Amino acid sequence: MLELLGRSSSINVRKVLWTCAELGTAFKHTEWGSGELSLKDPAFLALNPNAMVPVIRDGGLVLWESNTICRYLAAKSARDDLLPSDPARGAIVEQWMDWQATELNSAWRYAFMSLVRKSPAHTERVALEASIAAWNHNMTILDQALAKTGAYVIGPVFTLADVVIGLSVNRWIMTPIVRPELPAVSDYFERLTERPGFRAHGRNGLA
Ligand SMILES: N[C@@H](CCC(=O)N[C@@H](CS)C(=O)NCC(=O)O)C(=O)O
Repeated sequence: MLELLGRSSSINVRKVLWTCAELGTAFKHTEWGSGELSLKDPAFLALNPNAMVPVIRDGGLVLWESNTICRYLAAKSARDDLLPSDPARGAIVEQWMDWQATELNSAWRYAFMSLVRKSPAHTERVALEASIAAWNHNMTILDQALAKTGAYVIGPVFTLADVVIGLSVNRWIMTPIVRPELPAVSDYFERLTERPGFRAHGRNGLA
């Protein structure tokens, strides 16, 4: 059976939990990264030398990098709706997933570490303000895309891009910052809430 390693409080683990909910995939879950299950444990480092979650084990396959794991699981289940095999549609889904992992993640990191994790290494006001400005700017880009589709990130069909970006929207809304009014993002957040997977692993009180 598929095995998922990683604490459910992690946004990247929740991408995999939500994807499995969309797929109806059964799995065994171990909360590595919380309690005694240290990511520095040699047994865990042998699976992911980055000492990060999530990791999956599927037969002999070991995979890390949350977005890659989601793509693998959707492809394995032949879920063309979540990850289109058509090259152009598939590339647009991956474009937004890559954008989430690079541009959006980099923008929010300082603000999130400062305001939510209360990290003593993230207390500089100028860096905090720059992070909030970059984060809000990226969300404005998303708002424009959503205003065009009126539904999900790439169009009328829910895809893996919505799993990773939906969780990101949840983080944006849950973090105590001043946010611009973004009506398409607000509508999207409510639209996603119709999905049991998002209610369980996205809009569940965790940033
Ligand atoms: N690029 C990686 C990032 C994974 C990542 O940052 N995971 C965090 C939790 S969200 C982690 O494991 N941090 C180390 C820790 O919790 O000790 C992915 O998308 O899987």
